[in-house]
Amino acid sequence: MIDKFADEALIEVSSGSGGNGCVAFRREKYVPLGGPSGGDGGRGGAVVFEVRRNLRTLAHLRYKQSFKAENGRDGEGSQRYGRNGEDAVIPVPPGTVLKDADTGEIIRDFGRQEGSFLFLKGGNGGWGNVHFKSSVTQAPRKALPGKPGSLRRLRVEIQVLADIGLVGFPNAGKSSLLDRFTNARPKIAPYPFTTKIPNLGVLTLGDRDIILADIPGLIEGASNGAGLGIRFLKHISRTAALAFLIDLSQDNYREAFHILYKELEAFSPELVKKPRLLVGSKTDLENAGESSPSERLATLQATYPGERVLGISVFSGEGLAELAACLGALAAEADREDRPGWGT
Ligand SMILES: Nc1nc2c(ncn2[C@@H]2O[C@H](COP(=O)(O)OP(=O)(O)OP(=O)(O)O)[C@@H](O)[C@H]2O)c(=O)[nH]1
Ligand SMILES: [Mg+2]
Repeated sequence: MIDKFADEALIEVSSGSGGNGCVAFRREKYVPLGGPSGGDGGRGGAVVFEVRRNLRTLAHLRYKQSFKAENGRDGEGSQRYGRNGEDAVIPVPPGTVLKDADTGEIIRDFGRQEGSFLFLKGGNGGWGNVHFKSSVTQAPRKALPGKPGSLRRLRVEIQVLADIGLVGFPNAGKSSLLDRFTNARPKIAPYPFTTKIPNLGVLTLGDRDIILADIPGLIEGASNGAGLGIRFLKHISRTAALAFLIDLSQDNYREAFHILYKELEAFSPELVKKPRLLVGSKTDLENAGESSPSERLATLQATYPGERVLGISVFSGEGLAELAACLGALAAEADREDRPGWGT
């Protein structure tokens, strides 16, 4: 299962209370009764989650389990406002999901977003007595207390997010590619539906880890339950991009992408909006009497002129370096698109 929890932690977070408003009066020489001068209390600090791409685990939350923002300071005389409380900032990795510790209800799913997210606001500061002067009350003795902050107990979890999903007919060579590119050792066999549950593997390119997800093969009619169906497509619903593997040694290599596209679309229109790449596989296989693998690759590209098409062979190694670079570029492209900065 791809959506297995790699890590989890229980934490308690609380925002700061607002500072109290102040009751004070001006005291000046020769002014017997100065007006009100009590300032407002400061705002309580907020609880903020900061999603950082360089973090991969929640290990840091195992040591510190309670996060409390600072309270706002009380207002003072001479119309001085109390200082606002400092926020409590909690760093978490991408893919973090926040759940209510008691009910398990999902409160926030950061997905691939990066940046700072306000989670709990601090209490507002109370008004000082400067706000309560009126024509009838020249010397108000009234000021308001700050509002309390709030507290939540959270279960923090990481759900691994694959960067690239490998999609294709059974036997197209998806697991072979995962095996060749990553540390994963999926089962590979010359018959369809070898892969029954999704496999994840890590491809390291420079300083970026790219997580590939290999899923069971899809066939025409899968959206109506044929083969293993399409339920497992949910495991690639959060990937950044897709690579469609198309076996060039098969006669259906021209229709394959169209059929796969339809099945994905039936599962979720979001899937076919992801950045993608068409990979013609098994270019080492000559097909007796038929066109050569390179001619087939050219036909594939001509059939889908708007698509990026690449040929590979896991056996001969052809096109693999180019494919790795391309997957890296796809992942980087997706990184840039999912960067909204501040949210709520
Ligand atoms: N000649 C050749 N055979 C390959 C290549 N890549 C994979 N194969 C073979 O194709 C067969 C299927 O490979 P898999 O990697 O299991 O295919 P899959 O797409 O994962 O299949 P499912 O899990 O059933 O969906 C195996 O016999 C592989 O050895 C290749 O580049 N060249
Ligand atoms: Mg497989």
